[in-house]
Amino acid sequence: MLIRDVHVTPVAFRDPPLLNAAGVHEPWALRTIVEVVTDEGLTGLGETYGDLDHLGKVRDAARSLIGLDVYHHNAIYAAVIASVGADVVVDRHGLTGAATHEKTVDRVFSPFEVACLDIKGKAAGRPVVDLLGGKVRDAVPYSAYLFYKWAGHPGEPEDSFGAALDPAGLVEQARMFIGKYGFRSIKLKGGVYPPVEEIEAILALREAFPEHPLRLDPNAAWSVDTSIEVGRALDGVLEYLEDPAPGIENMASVAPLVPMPLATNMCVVTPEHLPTAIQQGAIGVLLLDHHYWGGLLKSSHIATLCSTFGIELSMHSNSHLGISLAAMTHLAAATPAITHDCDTHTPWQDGQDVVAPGALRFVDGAVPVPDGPGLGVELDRDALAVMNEQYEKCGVRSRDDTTYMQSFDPSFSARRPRW
Ligand code: GKR
Ligand code: MG
Repeated sequence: MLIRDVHVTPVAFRDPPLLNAAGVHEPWALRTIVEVVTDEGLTGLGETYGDLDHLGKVRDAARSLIGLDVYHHNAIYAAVIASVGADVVVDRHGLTGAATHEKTVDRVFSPFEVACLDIKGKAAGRPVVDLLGGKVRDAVPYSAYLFYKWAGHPGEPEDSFGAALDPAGLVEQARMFIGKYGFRSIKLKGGVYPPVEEIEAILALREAFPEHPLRLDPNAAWSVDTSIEVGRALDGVLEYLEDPAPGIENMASVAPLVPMPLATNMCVVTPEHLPTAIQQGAIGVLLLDHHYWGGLLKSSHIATLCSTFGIELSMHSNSHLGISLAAMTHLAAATPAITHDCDTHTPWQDGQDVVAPGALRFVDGAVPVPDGPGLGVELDRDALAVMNEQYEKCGVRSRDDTTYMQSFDPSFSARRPRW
């Protein structure tokens, strides 16, 4: 079955002012929607980052795939390598770790791989989870992903989530998400306030939710010494501590001196990082993300490899839409080694989506695996058109939390480590 056409559509959707170590989310988040069309009339969907340099690479690669067989992932990967050339896309927002050539290729390849799996599932009349080995769970549990946040973007009215700038605000936010979605674990995005305040916030969450596993992720905003202090202060409280310090070496210095496992989506982000991280014992948990680990099949292989070396698995998320949520859910449903609840930004999208409603929902904090053929989601063409128009008008072309924050606080610095 040959690829006859590929449509690449950038979209923008509203995003609340979520705070992190790099700054604050802009009013618009960007994604790119990929549609692969075959000579047999089947269409497959993929979703990836919307930043302009990445979008250009996805567009270039799309042109080079025409005529290839959707079953020939190796040929598609080779075409993406040729199309990317020697380039390395640098992560300008600074939250997803080191950039390498292999990671750039994997990021560009991923939406095409997902779209081809969607097509193969549709052709076989089977859900993607069956192409990945079949279900080990019927529904994929996600965590309540808490952020410190302003009440609204400056100059705009308060948004529906309200402010969360202290422990009480975060507990309130957790109640809102747990009440609405039923999440059974909680992640706090830290690296925003001095560590002592974030420790207080975690302790307040522990008191309010004694049974929910808790994680804290300051996106490498702390020094080795600070990371050790915080880790020890939260002994018995955290399920894992995510990216406290920057880089494999620093993480390896922290790991043996804190009581909980360290997790990462920043220092191990491509297969080249694994040998050093394993040798140095830098991490106990890897947050998989098919958007940069080269799609669903490669992510599943990475999961097996990690288990071999005693590394547990969870899943990372950036602001995303329903095609990604469907892909994440199929992957996690087919991957026994993912034993921690996955991250998702979905609640922050507040119902905005490019997929038709109905296929994806949360039940007790988990998304039941869509059982239709392929990814099991359909594109809502009207929503896609609206979001594409928003992209054209919004003026944002690459995520830049730091410059947006500096427009309100010129003294803000995203330096690492900050504390
Ligand atoms: O959305 O601000 C955010 C997050 O900080 C995201 O960009 C990170 O990549 O969620 C991510 C993480 O776990 O580091
Ligand atoms: Mg993280």
